[in-house]
Amino acid sequence: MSGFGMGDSPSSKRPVRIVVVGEKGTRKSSLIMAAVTGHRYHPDPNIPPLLPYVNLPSEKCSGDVPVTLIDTSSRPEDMGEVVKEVKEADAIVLTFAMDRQETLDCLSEYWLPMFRQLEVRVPILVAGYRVIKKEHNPISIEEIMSPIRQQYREIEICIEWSSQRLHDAQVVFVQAQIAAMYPIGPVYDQVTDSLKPRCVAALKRIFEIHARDNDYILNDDGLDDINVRCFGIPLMPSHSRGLIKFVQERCPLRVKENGLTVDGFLVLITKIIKQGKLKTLWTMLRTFGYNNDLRLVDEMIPYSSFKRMPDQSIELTDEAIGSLRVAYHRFDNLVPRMMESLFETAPESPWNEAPYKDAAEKTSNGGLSLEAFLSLWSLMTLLDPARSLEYFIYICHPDDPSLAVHVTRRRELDRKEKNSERKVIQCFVFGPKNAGKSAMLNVFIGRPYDDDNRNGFGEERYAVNMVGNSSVSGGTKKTMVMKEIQYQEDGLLLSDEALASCDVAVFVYDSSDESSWKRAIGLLAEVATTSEDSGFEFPCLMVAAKTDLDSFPMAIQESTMAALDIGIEAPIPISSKLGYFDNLFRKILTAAEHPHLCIPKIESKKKRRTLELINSWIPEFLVKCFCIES
Ligand SMILES: Nc1nc2c(ncn2[C@@H]2O[C@H](COP(=O)(O)OP(=O)(O)O)[C@@H](O)[C@H]2O)c(=O)[nH]1
Ligand SMILES: [Mg+2]
Repeated sequence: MSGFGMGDSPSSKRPVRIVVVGEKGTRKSSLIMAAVTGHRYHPDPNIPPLLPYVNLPSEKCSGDVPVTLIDTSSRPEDMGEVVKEVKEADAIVLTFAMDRQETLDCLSEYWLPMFRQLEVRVPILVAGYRVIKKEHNPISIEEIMSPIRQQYREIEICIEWSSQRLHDAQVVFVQAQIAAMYPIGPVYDQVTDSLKPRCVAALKRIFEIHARDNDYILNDDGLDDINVRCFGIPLMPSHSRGLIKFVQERCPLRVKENGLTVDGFLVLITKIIKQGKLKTLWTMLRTFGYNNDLRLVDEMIPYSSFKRMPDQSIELTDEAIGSLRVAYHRFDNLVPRMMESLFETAPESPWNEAPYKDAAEKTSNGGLSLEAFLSLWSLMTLLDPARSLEYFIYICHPDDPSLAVHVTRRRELDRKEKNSERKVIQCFVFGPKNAGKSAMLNVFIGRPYDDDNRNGFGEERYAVNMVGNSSVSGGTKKTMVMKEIQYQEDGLLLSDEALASCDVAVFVYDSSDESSWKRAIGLLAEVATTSEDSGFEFPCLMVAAKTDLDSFPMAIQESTMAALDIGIEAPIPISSKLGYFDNLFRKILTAAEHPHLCIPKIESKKKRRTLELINSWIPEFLVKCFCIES
């Protein structure tokens, strides 16, 4: 097969730390000294047998990267230090003496299990010291190590050395350096003999970037582009034809129209790995921004594009939404398996866990509509813009990812301008336990009402959907994020900063339960004073839930009067059970679009007194304790 790569790779110049561990007397220090000096090592009995850190001579190092060799002690009392070094290592050289069976036994009985326990992921090399005797056909280190390697596939290379062949000591470290810089562990599973899933995802992304304009077929030009980009040199046409031919001969179905399908590309890379050309693969992966975990390195994420004040938010731009629509339509009607396809160029789906899992409406077959898909992206952009951009890069391949997001205007300014142009509204849902918050969120994302619904307490939860507001926004829909805030008996709850991200707050109470109403109005007073004190105010609405039940006496009169007294609208009656919402979600949207209205007027210096009075609730006091600002 003709080559792929063959140029020089850019690589980091951080020193590679190679830690040498093993039993006493297995020549750890001698191995290091032999590699560094090229001479035999005669320890001075007057100095401690542990060598200081020493660098491998630069001419021995691969790719101009410095290599630090780290000796370790075999004394049990020094184990803490050894463990520390092992955890920081880029590669580990494990030593044993080939003429001392007990040192070999220790590999599988002590050292290798310990590395597993420490979850060591760096390459492990075994160096066996051979005392040369004049015997014929001594068994090789491969034969000796074979049973252990069956059990411990993480051992990458076994090398023997001896004082007669000091050059082999250098080979140990050169190999260790190469294994550290171009590790096989993250990319290839040697037990199943297959590419690891994250490596497949990264390769599919590289493939897509270069093949999407050619019907997802990677032809000569595509291969050449990759070669130029990764190795800085063109790929001769005969070379690229050779690569395609190689795949065609073995897997004819993976070649189409003289180019590679994505599976054909994976066959090619697998071959490269099997040939031991890990440097070629890693050069490619690093050129496309991957770290050793096969995720994008931080430098690929334009953090500066989402610097913001606490009352600003991050939204996707129209261009980004356009790209996401295109990505979605490649896998129309995302049933769960299609979802995997959509994120097949990412390390995994970003929405497998809270707060994204179950935050959006599902179709009847468990998939996501386009609206639900875009809603989840908006939610992720709002909560975790770095992650949103990272995944946007994985699936949309933007030239400039910083153009995918923008920072919204400060709400403080929105208030002055008396409008908000945000397309994604965050609504905090407050209310005492059992008020009906979760039921409301469920209905918001199209789930049927469930009388036995028992959502776990103590966890925040999000629901996101698109809401139309024809009267105000000319028929366009906006994305509304609802965040259920769990009620804490011992008071609030959220920091000023957390409250600053709230565009509109609703306070839900059970209209059949007077104490629920009292607690809701108490919460409102607390939230409103806190947000006023911190200068991040927002509109507030009250929601009278469970109107299918009998309301407590005087409920409507009292609650309406209290609301009007503090300058907000009368509570909005809803029944999740009956599916009656009185346009609640539109009303929330409208409130967010008018950030200067519906802000409760409660004098913050009276906060304490207000709360005290509310706690010892007497209706006549209500009017006095909510002071209307002049
Ligand atoms: N009758 C009636 N019960 C409701 C309604 N909404 C919620 N519930 C019930 O009230 C209880 C508490 O609701 P939940 O939404 O979990 O309250 P949360 O603690 O505020 O999240 C549950 O048993 C719900 O089934 C409603 O509209 N009508
Ligand atoms: Mg709840």
